[in-house]
Amino acid sequence: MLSDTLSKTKLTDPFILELLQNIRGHRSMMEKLKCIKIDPKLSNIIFNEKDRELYIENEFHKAKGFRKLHIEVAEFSRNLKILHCVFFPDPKFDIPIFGMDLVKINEIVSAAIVDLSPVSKNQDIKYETILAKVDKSGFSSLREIPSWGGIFSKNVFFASLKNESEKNAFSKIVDQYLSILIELSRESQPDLDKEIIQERIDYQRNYCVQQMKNDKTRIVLLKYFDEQWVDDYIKNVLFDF
Ligand code: BLA
Repeated sequence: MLSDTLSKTKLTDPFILELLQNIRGHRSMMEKLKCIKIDPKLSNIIFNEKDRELYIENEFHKAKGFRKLHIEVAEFSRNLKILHCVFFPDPKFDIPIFGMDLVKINEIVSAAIVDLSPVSKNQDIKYETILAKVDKSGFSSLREIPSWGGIFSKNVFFASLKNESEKNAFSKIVDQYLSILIELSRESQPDLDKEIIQERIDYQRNYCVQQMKNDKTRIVLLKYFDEQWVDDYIKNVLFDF
């Protein structure tokens, strides 16, 4: 019964599934990849009540250079579908934060965002030139980053996706950003300098604080859960500093 529900929901959206497989493929290339065990109440959340149907699946891993690799697939009342992914680096390593969010309302991808966000003042200079070379042309509806989004790099990509060609182009950007991330993580060795590590911890904390200012996430979750649950979920599962 449960596995029926899982496969049915996950397979309903080919575009989300394609992105998911791509992200999982890159994740599988990481060194020392391990599952992080979490409370099963949080890994799969399923409501089948009428007008309150909900499906959330969370995956948590860690790897060399990464303290938490989180992928979430969610479907709310059959019409709102989300693919949320944040790869938080281990602060000992000079690796940016990979973040992406895809929001599909009915058949429209209203928000598709991907970034490698800096974890120190000077870090973006190193990989910004590589990100700048990734082809981001061919989109008809680029979107403006909201005011809390100062955490993102200069090469954050944010758009609504209007057709198949834009969906394919977005998949390619995600694929290239992930390839760059894996390459950076391969080259990276742990630092010992306490100040550098502290700066990276502060940047990750600020990343989480700013993401929590996105009230769109909270508003959706509040339709299904009480305030305490939503606060805990956002603070502990999504943005955990
Ligand atoms: C926007 N996020 C949204 C929207 C919804 C969600 C409904 C509005 C869609 C739109 O503006 O078109 C909802 N996102 C969710 C929910 C979850 C989620 C419920 O991940 C999880 C349970 N958000 C992130 C990450 C990034 C991000 C990692 O979680 C970026 C790396 C960005 N989401 C993001 C941005 C917007 C958004 C920038 C647009 C906000 C705005 O324009 O005000």
